[in-house]
Amino acid sequence: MSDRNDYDATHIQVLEGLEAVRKRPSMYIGSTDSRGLHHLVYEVVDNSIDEALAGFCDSIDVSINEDGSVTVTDSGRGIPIDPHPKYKKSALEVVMTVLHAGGKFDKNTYKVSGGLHGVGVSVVNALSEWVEVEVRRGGQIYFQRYNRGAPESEVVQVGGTDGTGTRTTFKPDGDIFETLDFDYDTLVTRLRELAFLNKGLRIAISDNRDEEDIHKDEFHYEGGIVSFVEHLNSSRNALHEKPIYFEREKESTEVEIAIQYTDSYSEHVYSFANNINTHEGGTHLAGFKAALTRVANDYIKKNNLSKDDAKLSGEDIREGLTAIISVRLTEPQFEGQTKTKLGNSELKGIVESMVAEGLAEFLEENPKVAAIILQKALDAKRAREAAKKARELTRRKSALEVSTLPGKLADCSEKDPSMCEVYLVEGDSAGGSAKMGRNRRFQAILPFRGKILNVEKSRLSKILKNNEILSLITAMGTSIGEDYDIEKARYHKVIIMTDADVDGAHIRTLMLTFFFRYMTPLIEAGYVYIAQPPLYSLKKGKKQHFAYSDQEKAKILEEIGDKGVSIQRYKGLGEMNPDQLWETTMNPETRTILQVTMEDAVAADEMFSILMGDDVSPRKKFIQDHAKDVTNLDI
Ligand code: 0RA
Repeated sequence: MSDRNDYDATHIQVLEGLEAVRKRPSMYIGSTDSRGLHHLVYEVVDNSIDEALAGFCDSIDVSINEDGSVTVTDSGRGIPIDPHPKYKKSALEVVMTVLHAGGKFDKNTYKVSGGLHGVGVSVVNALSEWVEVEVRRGGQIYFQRYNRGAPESEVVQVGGTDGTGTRTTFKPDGDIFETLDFDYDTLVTRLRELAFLNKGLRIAISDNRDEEDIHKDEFHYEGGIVSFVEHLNSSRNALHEKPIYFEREKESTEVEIAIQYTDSYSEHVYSFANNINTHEGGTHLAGFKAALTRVANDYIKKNNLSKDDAKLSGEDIREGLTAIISVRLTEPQFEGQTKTKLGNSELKGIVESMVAEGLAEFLEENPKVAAIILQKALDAKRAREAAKKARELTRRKSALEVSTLPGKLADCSEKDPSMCEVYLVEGDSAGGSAKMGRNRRFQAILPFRGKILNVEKSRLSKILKNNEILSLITAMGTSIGEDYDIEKARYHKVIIMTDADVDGAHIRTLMLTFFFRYMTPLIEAGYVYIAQPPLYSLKKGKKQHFAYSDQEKAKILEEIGDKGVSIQRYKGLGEMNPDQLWETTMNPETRTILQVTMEDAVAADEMFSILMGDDVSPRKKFIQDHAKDVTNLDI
């Protein structure tokens, strides 16, 4: 066979590979919804981060362009352009067109072998209408453009340069993705997280889609995860000034940990492996927790801090703890339902011994801080024991089932939980309309008044005295915390319905905080939703239209003409009559409800911190920024 035929054969193979990606995109990027769309950016950025981890790149720029494409520019060595021995074409073209080729050159860095990340930039190429890559390397600038994965020409040299680096611009394919609308805040959250996790790396982002409203942010943290912890605690009261930081490297596995206690009653511990948030935990987290509990109990014993013999539980010593555990390893094993649980068994011992040593030393050297932290843990233990008694009480009550359901609950007649939904409605008057407007066969209504208790600021024993919360717990049927049992859920859709104003946003967040802290499996199961009541009613003659956003209002006015239209802005749910409430917000055929996911617990935590913290000004600013924009509450 001649070389030419060889080339053609590999070329066809390559395109067949990319065709497979286009046929089953979800196999490669998880989904073709907004989440999958954002994964394209993360995939491209991951390649630049690898270059940074290898020590050759100190800055990454991401921009969303006017046409909806995204450009990622790094200051690395530039993807090699010389001919690849096997494929007989430029290495750049191989990286862009061969599945899993990216990074498998000379690099022995922390390439991810499982999960969604690390699938290779060729997947981005396959799923883009077009891609342009510009490489700066060896004094030259090289360029290649691709159309739905296929190169439009060879790699060409387009000029000279002093610098090095790679610039990739891609336009996601509208034939593949359900939405092409990048969410700036979502990208910002992830890029900021990446900047925290990779100390010293500068990551900038700009949104240039609306030239009159350009957004820009830049993240650069010399403190790395120490800065991350400080950031998470910015609205909390820290019990010691500087986060405690440990770092260890063992046989090419690196571990970094930063921890700081605050006076909060909840724990905020996040673990990462190769920059991926391990939502489901794993061996690194287990090692960390084990060391923490052991060291605390040893210290209490050695210093006679407690009269009774009962030991602290892990939860006790983690009350008020904010921590980041970040590990890097060459062959991570990702397990669990969402492939976000680290399975490498060697990590438990490494993390456990390093935390045990480091923490014991810290406590010895800082006896005052040690006393405060351990006193808090002992308080937590007493409160836990009291709460257990209170929980047993509520459990006994719920054994009576139906008769103890809260009086305010208007239950549905259907008994199969998978068919049932409950609306948690702000205010008695809206609750009344919802009760009248609902389909009573499968829709239950639980009205609640005003602001429910802020659960970050109270211990469980106090929470369980709150009537609104008690009603909620009994209506759900699942109990809470450690006793939580999703099998007992009485409704598989729990829909939070609050007014579309600042108070409504605040109440919704309080409600979500409660679910997040005490009914986590409910969110994980995808049972929690946010109702989307309309913002406007537009009436022309006999016909009534509803608009759920300002853009939609403008669009409707364009369609029906703005003469003789009476526009009403709904300030509260109470302004709608039962029929309108049904039609716009509750009828499964016509309503939109937003599913609340665990996708980014750190982002949620941050939101909760800002909203719930003592510090009033960031809270106010956050609510003002986000009140209009319900979708930003995307925990
Ligand atoms: C393989 C080898 C070398 C660089 C890269 C990959 C590389 C890939 C990407 C992807 C995005 N940005 C990147 N920057 C670099 C360098 C080999 C050498 O110069 O010796």
